[in-house]
Amino acid sequence: MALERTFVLLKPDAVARRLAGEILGRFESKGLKVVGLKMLMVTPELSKQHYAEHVHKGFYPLLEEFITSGPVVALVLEGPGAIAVVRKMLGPTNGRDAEPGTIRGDFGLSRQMNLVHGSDGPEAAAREIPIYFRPEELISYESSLDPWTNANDEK
Ligand code: 3AN
Repeated sequence: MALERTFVLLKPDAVARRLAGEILGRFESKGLKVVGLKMLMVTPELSKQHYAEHVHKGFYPLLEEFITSGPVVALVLEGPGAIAVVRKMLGPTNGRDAEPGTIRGDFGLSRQMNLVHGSDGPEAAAREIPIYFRPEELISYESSLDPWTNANDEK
């Protein structure tokens, strides 16, 4: 399984509800490595870039209002198969449909306020990471835990 990087956004509801640390902790406990992290306000321009596929949809104005309404935490997480692993940990878009044990299943009931965004595939990750991070803001580093999270033939 190839080492991948995925983009994750802890949305305004996650930060406002003081769940950012708990959610980040789940990704860390899973064995994913944080290689990028920042807190920011999403501007309307940034929102339109991020949600380019939704900009012309009827629900977009409410989505922009929500995502720009408070601070968010942007992350880049690294690990084998990280993109699919994170999507699995999030659960389906609507918290009402999400299984207990997933982040959306454990912490929310909403489709809009669904706490976390995660890239839905390699193309999305490659597009989204540079929207939020300059190359020099991503840090590659060895961790003494690496040998305990993956066997050599799994990296
Ligand atoms: P995910 O966050 O699971 O990748 P997307 O990218 O399909 O889901 O949707 C991003 C956001 O757009 C959702 N969190 C939700 O707020 C909004 N959204 C998506 N589909 C709809 C819809 N049919 N009606 C209203 N809002 C929607």
